[in-house]
Amino acid sequence: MRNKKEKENLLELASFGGTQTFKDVLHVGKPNIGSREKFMRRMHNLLDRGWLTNNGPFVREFEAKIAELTGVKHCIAMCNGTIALEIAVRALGMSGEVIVPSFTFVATAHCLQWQEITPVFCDIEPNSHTIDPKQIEQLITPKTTGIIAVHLWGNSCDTKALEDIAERHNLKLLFDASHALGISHKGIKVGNFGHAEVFSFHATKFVNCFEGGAIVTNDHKMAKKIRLMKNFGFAGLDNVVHLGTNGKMSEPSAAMGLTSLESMQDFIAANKSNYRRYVSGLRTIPGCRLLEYDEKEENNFQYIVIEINEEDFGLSRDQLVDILHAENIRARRYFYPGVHNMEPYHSHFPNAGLVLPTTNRVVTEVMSLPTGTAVDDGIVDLICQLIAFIAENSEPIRRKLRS
Ligand code: T4K
Repeated sequence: MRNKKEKENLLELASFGGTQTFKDVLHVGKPNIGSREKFMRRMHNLLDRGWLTNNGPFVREFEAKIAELTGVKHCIAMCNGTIALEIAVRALGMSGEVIVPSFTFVATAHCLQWQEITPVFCDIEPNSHTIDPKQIEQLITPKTTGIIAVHLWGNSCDTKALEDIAERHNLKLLFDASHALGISHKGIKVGNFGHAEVFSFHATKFVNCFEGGAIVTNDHKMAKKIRLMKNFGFAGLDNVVHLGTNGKMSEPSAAMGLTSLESMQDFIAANKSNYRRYVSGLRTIPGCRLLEYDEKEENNFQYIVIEINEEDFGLSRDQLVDILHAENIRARRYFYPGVHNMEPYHSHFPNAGLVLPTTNRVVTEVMSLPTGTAVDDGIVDLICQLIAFIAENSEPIRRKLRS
């Protein structure tokens, strides 16, 4: 996988004709697989059973496991996180305007706009990259019906402040917890906050169902409604009692999810070990700040996120990303350029960026580095040494890039 040697001079960088640090591309988001044997056994099982989807036994077992893990009363599994968000928004009766961060995966806004609800973009806190509750109230208008907050990177939001605002203004509060399975906030498991929370089990998430998602809620009535909505509104054979869509999770997805959950603690241990190694490997590099997890809480450590301050580092985030890509390290500029700069939002709200100073900075500075079970100490060390080498030689690199 790797070409062992550290770089010693500039011309050894792949950008300038040197050998790539890694022979194979190292992805952010390479899936954790878990036990192939157990997964294949489940696949044989479901094929023998001839029950492939529609609330099958694996889906029911997966829902029960997620409910148990999060301590939430109801879990409704879905085909993916985006449909789960759309259904949650609808089940909560959101309409008009809903306040969301712009610094998130685009699905957090699309789930609203898709239903002709206007996302109103709010800025984030610089340390956690989660929505800044202090900025919310100035965005509330008579049309506002809700807030979607995102536990970005597995950093929990300030749930208390958000719940207070929602209660005071009679707003629905939904958490996009796509990154936050298994994390806690002040000792309470994510899943228990707001009116509902949504998980994603996409292949790139540390626990995956190939494609998958879930809504969790402690509200019995809401859970019942969501169950109808994700299955065309069917309350029984021939009995449609509600408007609905097809949000069902399939049995193969649930089989993967169950297998993935069985290895969840191993995945977290691998992520944590990589995270700690990145912390110590990057600590002394000027202009390179790694977002640290609050280790008093439970974390899944699934994202390694750094901010590159161009002035102190000597090169921009984008220059560093290009150099790493040349070395076969496919670092990602999540979530560049910010949802407010993506279509259709940029055309609808060309001035949205005026109230998003932190978002505007962060989208130019943030990048994610590879982690997960595909990454080990040796790989992390090589990546850290490479970034340190680039920082130390930023001036000649900058000159060479210019020429
Ligand atoms: N809300 C938030 C906050 C989210 O982050 C997401 C999803 C959602 C909502 C919506 O949930 P879902 O509807 O997706 O369940 C990826 C994922 O597609 C997306 O699920 C995720 N967030 C987002 C953060 O990352 P991309 O555009 O980066 O995907 P892609 O295909 O470039 O994959 C990322 C990297 O992983 C690549 O470098 C290649 C590698 N990879 C990917 C896949 C699919 C593999 O090695 N193997 C694979 O099978 O969005």
